[in-house]
Amino acid sequence: MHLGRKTLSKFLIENVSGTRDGAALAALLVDVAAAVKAIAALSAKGALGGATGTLDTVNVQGETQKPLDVLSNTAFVNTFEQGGLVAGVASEEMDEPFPIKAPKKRGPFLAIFDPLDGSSNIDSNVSVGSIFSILHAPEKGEPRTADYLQPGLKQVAAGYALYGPATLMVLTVGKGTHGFTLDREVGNFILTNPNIEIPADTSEFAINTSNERFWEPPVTRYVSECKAGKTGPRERDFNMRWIASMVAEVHRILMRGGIFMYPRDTKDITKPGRLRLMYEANPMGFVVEQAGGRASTGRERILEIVPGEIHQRVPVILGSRNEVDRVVQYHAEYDAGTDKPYESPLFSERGLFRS
Ligand code: AFP
Repeated sequence: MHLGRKTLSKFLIENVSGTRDGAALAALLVDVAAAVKAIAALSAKGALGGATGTLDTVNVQGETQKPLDVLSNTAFVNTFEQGGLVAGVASEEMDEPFPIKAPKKRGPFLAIFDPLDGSSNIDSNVSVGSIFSILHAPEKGEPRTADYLQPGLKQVAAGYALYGPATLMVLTVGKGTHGFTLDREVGNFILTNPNIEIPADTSEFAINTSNERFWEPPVTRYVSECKAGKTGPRERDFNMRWIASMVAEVHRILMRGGIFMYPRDTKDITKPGRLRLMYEANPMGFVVEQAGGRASTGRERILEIVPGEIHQRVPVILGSRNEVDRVVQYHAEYDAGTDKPYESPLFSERGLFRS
């Protein structure tokens, strides 16, 4: 047991009491941790807990739902509905926001979440996660959809849970980014990674390169330079990762640096990116920025975007600030018509493979 080490509850009392609705926010994040523990227990059962497989239902994203998607959503909704600390919730798995109805007690916050991120990894037992974002609710009355559409800078708290070999929670309340590890024996989250800082530089990039033919030129330029390694303008070799669980990618970046990209692509021109602003890009952007990183669409800071709708998608480029700044610079050069696409010397007319 880790007696004497700082628990999540003690951390929250020390860091949010005295702020606006501080005691309620601390209690709300303890409720989030309770939902996370329930999901961690379900996830750990795998096929034995009915958490794997596929349902015959489709969510608002048009994605086939997994049992753990629905069970995780239910865990969060029930926790928030009973907790009396939020006035309404919005979820990736629900078409519309869900207001807390009288006689249930309402609170001063709105909770927006992706209950299970990385669902495509459930059946292969690869780490998945939950992502949450907390906003202030309107002063009185039932929240309307417009009340949720606040830019990421307005977030009061945000974070994620990672259901891996260990169950982790990483969160920010605007005073740095901090990591907690679940002590399963006693059910406490213990502060194990205070004041996480993302290295400003990295040699590791994460992107789904099967979409390469759909990318915009600045992204192609950046990735080509990384792949060219020592032989190219970066003059050092890079490594690539792609887990297909944003939570796992972001956690790796918080632990050792890196850049994660799900950029705008032309694969589906109705979607300006795959990831959702309100419950993926904004909470992860807050966590990353509070750890000294950057989070951009390539053309604007994610946290400054004024949302148009709950399930809005945006391009996401986040992580080590010097690499994100470079990708943003490439977008600016491209838009200004001054970009210099990277041409691998292997294929130019004077390259090694001369015709
Ligand atoms: P799912 O939750 O539907 O699996 O989506 C996960 C995700 O939103 C994000 O966590 C991953 O980084 C990204 O999608 C993976 O997308 P690809 O499957 O296109 O690589």
